[in-house]
Amino acid sequence: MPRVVRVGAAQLGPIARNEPREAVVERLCTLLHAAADDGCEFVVYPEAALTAFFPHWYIEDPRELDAYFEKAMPSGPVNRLFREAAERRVGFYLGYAEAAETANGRHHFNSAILVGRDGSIIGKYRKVHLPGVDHVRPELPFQNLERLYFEVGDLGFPVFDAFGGRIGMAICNDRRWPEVYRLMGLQGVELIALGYNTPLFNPDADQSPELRIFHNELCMQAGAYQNATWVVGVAKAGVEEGVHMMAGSCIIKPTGEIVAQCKTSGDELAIADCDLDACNEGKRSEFDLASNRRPELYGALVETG
Ligand code: ING
Repeated sequence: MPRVVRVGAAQLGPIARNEPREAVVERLCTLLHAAADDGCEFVVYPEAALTAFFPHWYIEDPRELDAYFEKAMPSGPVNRLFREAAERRVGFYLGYAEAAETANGRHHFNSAILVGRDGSIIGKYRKVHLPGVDHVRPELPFQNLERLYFEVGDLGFPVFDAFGGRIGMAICNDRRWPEVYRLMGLQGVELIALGYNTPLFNPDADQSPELRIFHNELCMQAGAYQNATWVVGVAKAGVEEGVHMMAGSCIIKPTGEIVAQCKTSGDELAIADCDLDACNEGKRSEFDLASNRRPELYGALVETG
């Protein structure tokens, strides 16, 4: 029985900083309905899919900052997304800002959840690789204050049994680090869902938009190929509160080839049938990690520098 999952990469255009959750959920549901009508079983939304990417500016008022965080998942208007997805038997990945109450107080993470076709939350991931800085850089046209607003994720890089296979998650900057894919590859991951909010302009390097887009695809294609896994990378794109963010949401097969890609910078679906058994060829040959890696030597290589 082939293990084919029809996946929808549900790219979002900009979300305004004052856009009500209800209006955003309406957009998410519109994409969900279109995906369901086209037979999708799994929809991948971007990082920070419920709000504007608020780390792009400094927020002095703690109440204003707090309003960007979800205190529970789901809650309020987001319940509609869970309900309508479950009614259509569609699971999803959703990126959002998480306020987590723990025994030692409240913690803030850049998080994502994996939701099954019955509407239950299968697992959660909290972004580990936080780019940017924890202070304002007034000379820049926009900020990246993720290190001020979020803590480093504390859930590791789990891989979950879902949709008939092994499903992992990452968020944005995580996709640039080979370890992220490999840590999930070592757990047998067959599809990695990841959302991103990525400016076309890098304030810390002289990179053209074309080079930024090349890097975006390069890191995800390499991660897919080198771990024989599907990768679904989904953007929040367009000019959001003055920041021009790249689009290019895509579905990448275990050979590293892009099989579906969004063409616009707005709300758009790209759909592909992801045959999870297509991972087997790579996992049983050039990327048979158990047979072909030499971890017993890697430490020595690092020590000798
Ligand atoms: N965004 C960016 C990313 O890694 C970034 C951060 C900006 C990196 C500019 C390099 C240059 O795609 C997030 N949200 O991680």
